[in-house]
Amino acid sequence: MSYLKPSFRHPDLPVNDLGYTKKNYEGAISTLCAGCGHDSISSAITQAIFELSIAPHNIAKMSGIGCSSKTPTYFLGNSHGFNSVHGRMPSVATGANMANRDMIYVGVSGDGDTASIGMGQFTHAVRRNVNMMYIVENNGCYGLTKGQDSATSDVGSKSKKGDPNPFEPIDLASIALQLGATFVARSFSGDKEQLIPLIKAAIAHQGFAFIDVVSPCVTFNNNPGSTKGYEYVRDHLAATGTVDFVPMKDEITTSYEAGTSQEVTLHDGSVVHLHKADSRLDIHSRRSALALIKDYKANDQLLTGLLYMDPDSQELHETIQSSNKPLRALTELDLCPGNKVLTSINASLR
Ligand SMILES: Cc1ncc(C[n+]2csc(CCOP(=O)(O)OP(=O)(O)O)c2C)c(N)n1
Ligand code: SF4
Ligand SMILES: [Mg+2]
Repeated sequence: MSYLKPSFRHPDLPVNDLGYTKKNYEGAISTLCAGCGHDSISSAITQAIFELSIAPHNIAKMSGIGCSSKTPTYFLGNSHGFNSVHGRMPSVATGANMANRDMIYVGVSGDGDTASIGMGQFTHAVRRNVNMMYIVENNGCYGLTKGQDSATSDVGSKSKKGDPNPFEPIDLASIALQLGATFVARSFSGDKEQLIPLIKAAIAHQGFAFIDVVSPCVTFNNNPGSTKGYEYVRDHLAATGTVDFVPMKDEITTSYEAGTSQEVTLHDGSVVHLHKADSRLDIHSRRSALALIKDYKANDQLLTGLLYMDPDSQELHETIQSSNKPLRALTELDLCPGNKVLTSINASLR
């Protein structure tokens, strides 16, 4: 069930380049538990897309099943959306993207939805470099079904039920790097300053942009002994650095100190500035990202920020050389080459 928000607004609310206020990018009132990390991620997505001045009707929100997958109801209420089956969002998003390449795809999933039932689907969306942003709202448990350990729960981590998890976790950022994801980042729902520019960069990126966002479940996995609770995560955070995203239309005025910064220009001309906190990180090297994730983990630290980016990424439509025109816009005339061409094709097959 969702509740309606009042439609009135203060006349002085700031507007973006399209003349829309942030209200135009909000969704229904959230029915998640008060304090759930997922609500902070919804708010970061709303803010990022409002600031990017993307028309809401150009966005398609895709999700699976879980508290995390419910969240698209709570942001971008004027956008398209498809709440699919548990773990099946990647294939539904791939199909939608193939049919209409002109939309911007925002995928939201959970650690259960992606790292267990949807793992097979996830791997193929990464491998194919589907042009979408894919966010996993990672709380280390199945929140919607009352907090069972998920595949991203750390070994020894205790949820509210109290038993330590006996299994090694799946690190989704490392898996995405190994499978060839062309944009990989990690963040924390409680760090909007880091998350908003990462979302903007992920949307501007051409190809599969993966963000693993640790997002505490306050009801089932926020107790002492849990490695996905607010207190633990805040005490064990480390960042690759800070990220600034400068859209193509904005003039770049700031200058950055050499050696500590790296600048990446994306296909559309927008620029990502990474002010590195660890000089060992080479943003264009998968090996460097994988090694650093491991190093920090060995010191009980969670490495967040931008981890890897391929600015020359070739997204799925380019790879398979599909029509530039969205399939849904093709007419009979576009699809039928005419008698003359058909006769020559038939002749070539005789
Ligand atoms: C095919 C199928 N199997 C199992 C379920 C039950 N189920 C619903 S949500 C969920 C797990 C959700 O966990 P996660 O994706 O981490 O989302 P969260 O609620 O933690 O945000 C499960 C197992 C289901 N809905 N469909
Ligand atoms: S059960 Fe957990 S994940 Fe689900 S809404 Fe509540 S706090 Fe969030
Ligand atoms: Mg979960």
